[in-house]
Amino acid sequence: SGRVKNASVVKPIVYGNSARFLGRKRDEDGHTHEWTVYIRPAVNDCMSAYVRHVQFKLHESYANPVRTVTEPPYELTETGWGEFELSIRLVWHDPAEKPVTLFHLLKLFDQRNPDVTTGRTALTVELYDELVFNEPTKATYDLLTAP
Ligand code: SLL
Repeated sequence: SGRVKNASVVKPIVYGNSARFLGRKRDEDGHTHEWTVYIRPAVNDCMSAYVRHVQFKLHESYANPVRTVTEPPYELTETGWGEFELSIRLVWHDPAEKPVTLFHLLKLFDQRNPDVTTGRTALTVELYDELVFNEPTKATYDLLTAP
């Protein structure tokens, strides 16, 4: 379908991770933390209207590092021992709309916070951002603006 000239649709989002110390280093795999990486709408919005799937690409030390989530909540929970940069690739329903990739530094540690270090509380690192669709395809425009 064609593009909607002079249209710009903005979708506020929040993405990041939470993490929690397991309380010990696991003997089997040396993992110390459970974490969840996520992307969600910052305000009430149904992302599945225009999102086909979200791909979380993890550090290559993980088996099958590309994880695809096809429905909300767009999140992934894993365990591990280290911090690394991961990517979050958003693929839209309309293949004519170019996928968007976000980067996030997975955070597990905060040595200034004793409650986080002992596992008493979880750590959260998230960022507010906006997806901007400039001159979206007609198909995407309709999905973005559907009530
Ligand atoms: C580095 N920051 O730059 C480190 C990489 C990777 C962490 C950290 C995987 C665990 C598993 C895991 O926690 N990787 O697959 O067993 O070298």
